Amino acid sequence: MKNEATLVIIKPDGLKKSLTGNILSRLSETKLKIIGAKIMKVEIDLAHKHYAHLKGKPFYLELIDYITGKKHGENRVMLLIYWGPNAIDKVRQIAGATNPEEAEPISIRGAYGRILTSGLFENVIHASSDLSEAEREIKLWFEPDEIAYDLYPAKETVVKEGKKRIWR
Ligand code: IDP
Ligand code: MG
Repeated sequence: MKNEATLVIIKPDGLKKSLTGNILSRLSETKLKIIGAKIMKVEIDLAHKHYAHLKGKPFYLELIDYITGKKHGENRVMLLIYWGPNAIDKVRQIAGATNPEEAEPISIRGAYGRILTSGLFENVIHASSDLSEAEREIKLWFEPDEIAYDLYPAKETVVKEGKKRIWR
């Protein structure tokens, strides 16, 4: 079986409901390796890029509010890269179906997700759906040096002068 990388995002509802520990425990059943992890606030541009394939869907704008934390007053997400044999399918299996009502009750989405009155699936985690999506998403959320393995070809670049925040 080929080794693959896949992106997991614990969405704002997962953090708000204090589910990170439970979710990490469930995902550890896959015996995959975590090769990247961080907590981030989600900027709106990144949210639009991540969900670009869903633009035009009736739930799209609410989905952007969801992932950027506006629905939960919680703008953090937790990002994880899992790596190993058949990683994409293994993680999708434990994540469960997109619709939490249709998801296996013992899957993460089946156990912890819900459908809002508006119809939006509030389903606790994101998991990459295939190889090309995994690569696209990992490159969107992580820089090469934030990942323990060299997953994809990278190059060195000279960083231009600019502004960044530092500790004072
Ligand atoms: P996935 O997260 O299982 O890969 P996608 O089709 O990529 O499913 O959709 C991204 C997210 O948009 C879902 O996780 C869910 O939160 C939301 N979503 C997708 N389809 C629907 C729908 O038909 N109704 C409401 N929300 C949806
Ligand atoms: Mg998807």
